[in-house]
Amino acid sequence: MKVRSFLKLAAAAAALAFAAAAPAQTYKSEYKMSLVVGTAFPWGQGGQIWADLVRERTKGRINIKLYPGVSLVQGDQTREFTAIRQGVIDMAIGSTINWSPQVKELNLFSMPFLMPDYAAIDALTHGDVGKRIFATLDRAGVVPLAWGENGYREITNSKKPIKSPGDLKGMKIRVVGSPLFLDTFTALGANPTQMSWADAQPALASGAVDGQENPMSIFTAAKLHTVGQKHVTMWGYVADPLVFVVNKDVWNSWTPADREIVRQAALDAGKQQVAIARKGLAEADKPLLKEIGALGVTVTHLSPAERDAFVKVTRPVYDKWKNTIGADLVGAAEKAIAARKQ
Ligand code: X2X
Repeated sequence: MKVRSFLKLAAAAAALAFAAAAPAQTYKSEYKMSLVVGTAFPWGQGGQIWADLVRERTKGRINIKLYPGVSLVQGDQTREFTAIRQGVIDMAIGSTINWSPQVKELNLFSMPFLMPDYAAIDALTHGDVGKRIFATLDRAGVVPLAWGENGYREITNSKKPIKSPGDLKGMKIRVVGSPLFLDTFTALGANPTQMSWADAQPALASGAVDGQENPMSIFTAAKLHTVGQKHVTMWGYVADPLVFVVNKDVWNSWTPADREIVRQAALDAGKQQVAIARKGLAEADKPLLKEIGALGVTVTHLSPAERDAFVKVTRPVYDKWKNTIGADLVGAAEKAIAARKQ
């Protein structure tokens, strides 16, 4: 008995001493923000806006440095999520595609032809589905704060205009991230190959692959027309939102007031970033497509019937992945999209 109470006392004293020795809040001199692309892209601009707002509003207490090119994980964007969770990365703005190998619910946004327009994306990210996905990310070990957007991913290639699934037959298409993309492009008759964004550009330049899919803002900022991508088809088959997150230990090391500043800054930056990502595409006359056409790129638009042919061929993939992602979550997304305001 005596020994036990002595031990208890000693433990309490040690805890006290530790609490006294540890400063109330230990802030790092620099917080590392991971991004796939830099400030030439809407995605990277969102990172810059977030970092600037945080620095300003915390009077420099929280100093964020951008690490584009997913350099903290040697360019392997599919390892980014794990690195955030483990603390190799302090914070990030990441694509749902790149984190979907670790968080299967994020595949939702990669379901072929789920989201027909921007209002459909907003219905998910601003609604109950978005909240559910944030709860999932929180359980997966990161602190999600705000949504951003990479954009609608259009198919491009060096060979010919794509108007039907038949045109994709045998084409080597670079895809990223989740096996869902392999399934989709296999169903379309293409020959998909998975590689990082860093490897994609030399592979396009050398002709090792014929095509790829990415938002038009990525196409222009990366100048994909200079690596042979002469044909774009506006099929809007999937769009990848971005998520602003912070590592849990980093989050907990900040005062409640600073956490609130970082959260509000992410929301403000996210809103601005989405507007930047949609610029030139959300307007009725889509001026960005004119700019792309002026680069000598053929921009193909599909009639509703032509688009339906792609929807039909990829439907079995959709049905298969509905169960993998969770029929309940996908069902909620379908309902939210059907009920969206346009
Ligand atoms: O690798 C891609 O295609 C990119 C840049 O869009 C993503 O990180 C998902």
